[in-house]
Amino acid sequence: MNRRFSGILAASLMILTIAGCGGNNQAQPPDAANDGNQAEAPVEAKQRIIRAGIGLNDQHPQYKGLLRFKEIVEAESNGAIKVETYHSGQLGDDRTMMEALQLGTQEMTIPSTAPIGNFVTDFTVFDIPFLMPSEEVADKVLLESEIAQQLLDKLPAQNLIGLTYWENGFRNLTNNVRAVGTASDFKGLKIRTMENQLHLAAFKALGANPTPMAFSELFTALQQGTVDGQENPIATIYLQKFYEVQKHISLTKHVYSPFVVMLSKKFWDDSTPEQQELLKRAALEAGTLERQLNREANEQYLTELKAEGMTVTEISPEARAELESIIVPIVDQFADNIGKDTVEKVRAAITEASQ
Ligand code: TK8
Repeated sequence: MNRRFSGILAASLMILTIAGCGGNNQAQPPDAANDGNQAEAPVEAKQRIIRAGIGLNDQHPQYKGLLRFKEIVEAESNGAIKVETYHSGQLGDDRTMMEALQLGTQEMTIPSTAPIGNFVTDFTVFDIPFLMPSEEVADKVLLESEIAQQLLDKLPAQNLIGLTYWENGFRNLTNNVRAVGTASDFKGLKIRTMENQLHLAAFKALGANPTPMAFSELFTALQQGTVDGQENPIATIYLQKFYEVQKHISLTKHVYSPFVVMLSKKFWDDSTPEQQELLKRAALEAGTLERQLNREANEQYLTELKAEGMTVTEISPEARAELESIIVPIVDQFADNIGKDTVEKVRAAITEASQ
């Protein structure tokens, strides 16, 4: 090999070697170890923005939980990640915000599991009426069971990342026609439901006239009489001021609704392993606060709802048993659609958590 060519080759190899030490292409958080001895400081990583949208308003524990998530992520990423929070459906409703995450035009939302059923049918399992016996059992199943994590693991195939579950809560019926205390009282009521086939079928079986509708349209529909009633947890009924457009609440507790804290897969994949660990931990920590706030004021909210003039009807054990007997056959019809294996695993996890 002539001397000239070997000299060029050696110089080229040296240049390539120096360039290879420049570090990986992955965005390094600003606090990445920079001991000052390097030839040049790493290029400051561009601040990453999480646009986080929810449907409930800024009084709801869901928003308070989101603020806690923001606080942890911004503090512990040393400003590498900024969380912009949007409430009251400013960025859309559960379904449209999930679609925005799939497209990568939004980074975070926290929908109820019911609309997630339109993307991964297995999530409809949580909308089986009278499935979850208590908040304590719900916590164990959602935060500790294998099947709850397996359901979250189905989301990346939809370009969605499920970090953890938060609490929407036990759902209760409100309406403007009559106090509802028994199954026959549901007859003919025009009830708004979440966009979920199981909810629709269950209310139809009770003789009601259900209409699926995005949460963002609900208050106006109640105000205009497009629907007679709706069903949501007490915190939502009070904090969204449904008492201004509803006369009666029945403590049916017919479904326990979880929320799923969701990120876009695009944002997740572009995050460093340290940022992914931080995002997951922040969602878990903020969830503890969200559940606590969602539960501690329920009695107070119920007192306020009565003070605002709503009638409050308890459901007797006999009436609940009658409701269950009417709805259970519907659930069996849906078991295949949800996934028999998923239904069996969730029921087994509930049994184990109840012991
Ligand atoms: C808010 C909804 C709401 C849900 C509903 O985005 O749609 O009634 O209970 O909490 O997720």
